[in-house]
Amino acid sequence: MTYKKVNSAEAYIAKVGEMVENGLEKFLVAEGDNPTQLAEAMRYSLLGGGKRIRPVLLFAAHESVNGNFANALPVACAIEMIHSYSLIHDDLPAMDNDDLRRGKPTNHRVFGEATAILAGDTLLTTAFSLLSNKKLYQKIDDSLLLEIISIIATASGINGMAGGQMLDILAERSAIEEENLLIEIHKKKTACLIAASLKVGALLGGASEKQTAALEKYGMEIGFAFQVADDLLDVEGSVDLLGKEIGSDVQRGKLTYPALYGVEKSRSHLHSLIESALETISFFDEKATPLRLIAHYIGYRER
Ligand code: GRG
Repeated sequence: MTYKKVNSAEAYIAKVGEMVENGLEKFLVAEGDNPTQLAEAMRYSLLGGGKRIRPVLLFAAHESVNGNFANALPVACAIEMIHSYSLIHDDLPAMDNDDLRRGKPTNHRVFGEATAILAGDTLLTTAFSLLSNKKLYQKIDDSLLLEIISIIATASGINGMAGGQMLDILAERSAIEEENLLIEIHKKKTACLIAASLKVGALLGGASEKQTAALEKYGMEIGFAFQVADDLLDVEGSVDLLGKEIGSDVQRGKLTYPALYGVEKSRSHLHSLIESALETISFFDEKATPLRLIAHYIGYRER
């Protein structure tokens, strides 16, 4: 299979993005807005920004196995809340100390550090309150719901996103340059939550074991690719499209693909990851078209 650029994931992303935006607004309103400052800080980072790629992938996995979308929205919104919390905390002075995110001042720059920490914490806890609220679902089996909650918790915790972030910080501080560590960081920090989005989308759609395993594997591959693309964008992306400064990874001495292998090799690695993700779902029929388009989109993303 030869990897070629295609250009039509954007419409799918926009369609799911709009549903997710409305869902997030609705679920936040239901949680209440007192104390106001905390609610404002949560809304500031959660609404009106971001590609919503994790929810988009959840919906696309669901569609690929003929799911009826009945219960996809609360789960997709919960994952986006976890993602939003991670970005608020990632930007804090104690972590990346960033001033700009999605073209706007970072949460702590607007609301102060204490409120930003609480906004992140509260988005994380709200995600689990949402996930476990049976009133939000149309007829869902308790054991399925518990499995979904467990998958998302594991992907966010010490064996997933938070653990990956810790390894990332440790690698930066000790200037370690080692491929196996880089792979572990990218998998845990970024790919695990992306793969979890696909897996829960599959399970909610009633996927077979074979389909679920393939969708999770596809998720790890494109999740990894997504982070390699992120590394590349930090070297040669457009500040306007990204809405943040570039070059910060190099400045901090972060362990990234371009730092270890240079831009050309990193790009060819990114494309081979996309090819292998496409191969992983090659036995799916045309209902997996959105997943195929999104894989291409990740291979060439500019933001
Ligand atoms: C537990 C205190 C504490 C902090 C956790 C886990 C964590 C902080 C940070 C890790 C999250 C992180 C920054 C991962 C990098 C993944 C990545 C490429 C993020 C950007 O995601 P996009 O491009 O963002 O999907 P948008 O803006 O589109 O939503």
